Formats: sequence, C-alpha cells, structure tokens
Amino acid sequence: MTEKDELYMQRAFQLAEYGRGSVSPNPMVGCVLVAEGQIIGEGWHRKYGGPHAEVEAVRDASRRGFEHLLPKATAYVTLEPCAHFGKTPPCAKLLVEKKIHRAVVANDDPNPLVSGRGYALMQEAGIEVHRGLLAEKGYELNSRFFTFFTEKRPYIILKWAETANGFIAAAGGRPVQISGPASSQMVHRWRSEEDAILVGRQTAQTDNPALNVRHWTGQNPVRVVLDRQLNLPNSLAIFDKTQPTICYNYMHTTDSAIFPERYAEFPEISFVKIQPGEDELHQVLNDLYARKIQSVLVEGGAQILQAFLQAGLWNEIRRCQSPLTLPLGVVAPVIHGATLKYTEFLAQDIWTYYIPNHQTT
Ligand code: AOF
Ligand code: ZN
Repeated sequence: MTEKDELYMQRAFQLAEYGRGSVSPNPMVGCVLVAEGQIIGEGWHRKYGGPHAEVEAVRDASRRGFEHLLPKATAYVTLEPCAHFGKTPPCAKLLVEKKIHRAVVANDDPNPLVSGRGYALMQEAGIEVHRGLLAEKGYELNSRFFTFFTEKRPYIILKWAETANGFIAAAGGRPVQISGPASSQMVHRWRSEEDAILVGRQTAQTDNPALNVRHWTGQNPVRVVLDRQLNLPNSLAIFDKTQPTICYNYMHTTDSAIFPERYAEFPEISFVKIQPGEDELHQVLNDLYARKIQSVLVEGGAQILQAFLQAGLWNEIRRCQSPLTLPLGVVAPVIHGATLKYTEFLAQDIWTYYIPNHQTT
C-alpha cells in the first residue's frame, strides 16, 4: 500500500462525511475511482434508501466520459462493498460487472448480510482486494453503525451542561439556562446527527423540552422518555405528535408507531412496557436496537445520566461548564471510568469530551 493509496482513501472519507445526518441507519460511505493516475469518478452514500457510494462513483465516471477506463481502475471504498439485494443491488457485483481492476477498502462490513461476502464476490471474479487501509478512521466515522452491530445496542452519548460550581439545575430541579447561545446551537446540530434523544421523567416535566432541531437544519431525532408510572401530562411538548416519540413505562403498551419509518408524515407516540428491575436500561436499549435506532443522545437529567454512567452504558460524554455559579442546586453527574479526549472553548463555555477507558475511538 502506497502513500497515494492513503491519499485517495482520505478523499473517500471526505466524501463519506457528506452523508452525515442523512444516511442512518446506513453507514456513511465514500468511493473514489482512480485510473491512469487520476480520479475518474467519485461518489458517496447520500441518503438512506438511495444509491450506495460505489454506484454514485461509477455513475460519476460515466458522466465524465471515463467508463472505458474502469477496467484499469482502483476503487477506494471506505466500507466493504455490499453483496446483498437490499434497497439497492449489490455493489460488489457492480464492481465485478464493470471489471474494476483493484479494490482498496478501509473497514469490513459488520452487517451479517454482507460481512465477508462482498470480498468473496470480488476475489472470485479476480479483483485484487486490499483490506484495512485507514481502518481506525473508519471506525471513528461510523462509530454508531459499528457499535450497533457489535454491541447490539445504540451508540450512547451523554450530554449535559453544568455551572462552574457543578450544578446542572437550580434547587428543586428548577431549570436554569446554563450554557450560552453558541453551545445551544451546537447541541441542536448534535440532535440532528443522532437517531434518538432520551430524557427522564423529571427533565420532561420540569424543563418541558421540545427535543427537536430548531437552531440548526436537519432531521429531528426520535424522542425517548422514561416515564415509569405514566404520570407525565400529555400537554407536554414531547407529546405534541410532531415527532415520533417512544415512552417507556411499567404499565401500558401500544404498537402504533412502526420504527424506523420514523420520518413518516404522521408520527405517533409509542408506549412500550418494561419490567421493573435492575436491567431497565438494557430493556430500553434492546427495544431501541430492535427498532434499528443506532444512536441516542441522553440529555438528562442528573439521575438518568448517572444511571447510564453507573451501568457503563455509554460511548461519549460531552460536558459543558459555563462561567455561571448557583448557590445551590442539583449536583452534576460524577464521571468515572473515563478518559479525557479533548477540551474546547465555545464563547464563554468550556466543553470537555470523554470516552470510556477501554474504548479507542
Ligand atoms: C456499500 N456501499 O455506500 C453503503 C453500504 O438497504 P441498503 O441496500 O441501503 O443496504 C444497507 C446496508 O448496506 C448497510 O447496512 C451496510 O451493510 C451496507 N452499506 N454498502 O457497499 C454503501 N452505504
Ligand atoms: Zn452497496
């Protein structure tokens, strides 16, 4: 593998990134076709249900009048080309049909429908296949997709804002605006990037959050609330039916909403029964997994954040510390088992990012 190979793969990753926010539950994938020392076609998976990266790249090559060079081409693909008939025909087959000469891939596809079979299809047809180039970068890019298939649960991001003296709400849980406007906007961008957003009963009640994307453009996540005794009033913003919503509780089940068709025109509220017990979070996560929800942003409050932390059920912490102080209040979650990734300043706020001790990306 040469430096040039790495460069083209970097480009493929750049393209893959354009799919962020529009492809879930599919991975972000990019593809670059190179022949005679030049890029002849580029593509990425743009939208869930749409053509895969390889199809886009081959189309691009044709559009540019380079179809005849495909038999000399190397395909740089960030994920093992698929081998199944899903929403689109298999990409590995397309590369074979186009007589691509060589394929360089970053990550193996963990999807059991594909895993290994994409390589097999290409190798049987005589395509020279290289695997694992810049694999780490791929795991980071598609951390949600990989976590979903390997851990069989969504990727979990814990997020909160605390005062300089460590409170996330005022005394009695009374909400206070802790982070500044720049941070709020960033959080809205984050909401648009994840499949679901989760809060506990107390937060739903006292903050009455809409849990939608307002200060950014993008898709609204599925709202998830834990209301064990089902005593939240239906006048709350989260029950306004403008967004698909799942309410986990001990009492009642409806099967009204069919997820992940979650961007349907008339989303419903789905009530899902869980059993009281220590594994409640696992029950919730198992259900989200069954609904193909690959990532969840946990936005509080302190109790629910602490529960995820204690259970070791998280992949990222994003903590905001503002310059504000409060005389009394609800104490912020205690972080443990975490490695600091980096810190950044956003206007007056300090954001600190952590990953679990044994996680590499
Ligand atoms: C590729 N190239 O660009 C992507 C792939 O329902 P479908 O047909 O869209 O298939 C989804 C699966 O295909 C997804 O779970 C993953 O395994 C693979 N994604 N494969 O060759 C792509 N997005
Ligand atoms: Zn494909």
